[in-house]
Amino acid sequence: ENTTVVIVGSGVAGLALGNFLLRSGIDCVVLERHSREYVERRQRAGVIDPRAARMFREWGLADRVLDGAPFAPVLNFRVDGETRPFRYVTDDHVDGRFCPQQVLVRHLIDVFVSDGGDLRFEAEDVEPEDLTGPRPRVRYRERTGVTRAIACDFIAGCDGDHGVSRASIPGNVLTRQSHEYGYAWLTVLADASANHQSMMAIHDRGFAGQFARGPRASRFYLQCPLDTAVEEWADDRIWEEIEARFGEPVTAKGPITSKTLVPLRSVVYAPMSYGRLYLLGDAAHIVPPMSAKGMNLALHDADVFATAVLKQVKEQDPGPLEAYSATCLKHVWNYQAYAAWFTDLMHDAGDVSYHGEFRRSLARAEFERLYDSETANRLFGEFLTGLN
Ligand code: RFL
Repeated sequence: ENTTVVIVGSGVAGLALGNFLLRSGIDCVVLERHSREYVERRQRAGVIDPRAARMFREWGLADRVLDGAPFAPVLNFRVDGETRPFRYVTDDHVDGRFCPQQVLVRHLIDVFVSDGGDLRFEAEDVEPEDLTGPRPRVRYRERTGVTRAIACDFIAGCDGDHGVSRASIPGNVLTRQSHEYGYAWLTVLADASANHQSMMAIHDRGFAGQFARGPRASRFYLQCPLDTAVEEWADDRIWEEIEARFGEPVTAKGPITSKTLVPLRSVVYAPMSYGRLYLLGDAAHIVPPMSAKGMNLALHDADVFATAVLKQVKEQDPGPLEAYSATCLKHVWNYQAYAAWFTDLMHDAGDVSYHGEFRRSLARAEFERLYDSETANRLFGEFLTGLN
């Protein structure tokens, strides 16, 4: 078999890329390890920032894939139990969405498949080969046991942090830079409607957050030590802790449907390409979830890569592909800097047991500056909208 681009992984990066290429008349095949049902049910992020929304508009997909409540330019903080709404100034038309990631994924799959895209689920033992040759291949096994190989011009590694793409690059090629924040989040999904799009608590017991995930569900986050275990968090203890940190009762408590622990970390691999393999999204970088930028960075990579492939294929201009890694890394580091700043601020301003009183006072000063300085407000707004 032959195609132009083999895309490994049908998360947001792989599916956005597949749709951009399909609309541009460039052949591609998407290989996904899991079943369609599994991929469409995987709950994760919930914020499509205005930059990403604009990108879908530019590719002519906004009407078919964007869903969810429009972004209100307000963040609701609760500081020591007191509500502190924060409205950010923005010159741009803000049309981001609070949209559960699996809803976006579902739409992207529907559009790709109904437009004739080639998306193969349950592809096992995917193996990229001959990455530095002129015509690499991707080998995989169908569920039926049949082994197939697809030759291509480019491989897009969109298979996340634990995928096979990055792992297929020889050991000494990539550098890995990372930072551990020293705490985890207990992330809880509950059938509990939220009366705010977002609520973020700064409290001496630690950070807590609530974000709407559709009209009837919420994602809750609780800062906790790295060595805690999910089994230590009975439902009652979770509600008690959320209410203590918010300093008010949670009005619509419903059944808790999932609990996971996520250690907060930042990771960047460089360069984001090797031979004819290009890495996109979580395969190349992880941002702490406090920033709500993981999905948006993945979408940015897909935009840059699709544009670069188009230049190569339609105009024989290799420039944008050669610059792919540098272009994306510049953007990624800008948002890693933002993510680290916001993560430190929200956690250091609360529980002093991690970084002490001095850091707490600094974080509180930075927090107040967001309200007192229009300049600080604007910069924060630029990052929140993704238009920085
Ligand atoms: P994905 O979404 O992980 O998709 C990778 C796909 O590749 C498949 N795969 C393979 N396929 C074939 N062969 C293999 N060997 C394969 N190995 C893996 C997988 O099955 C999957 O379908 O990566 P992608 O596309 O790069 O997208 C990244 C985002 O999913 C991620 O950054 C966000 O979920 C991060 N994130 C958030 N991002 C935001 O922008 N806003 C948020 O509010 C936000 N909240 C979050 C988050 C991540 C969280 N978790 C998972 C820690 C909240 C949480 C709790």
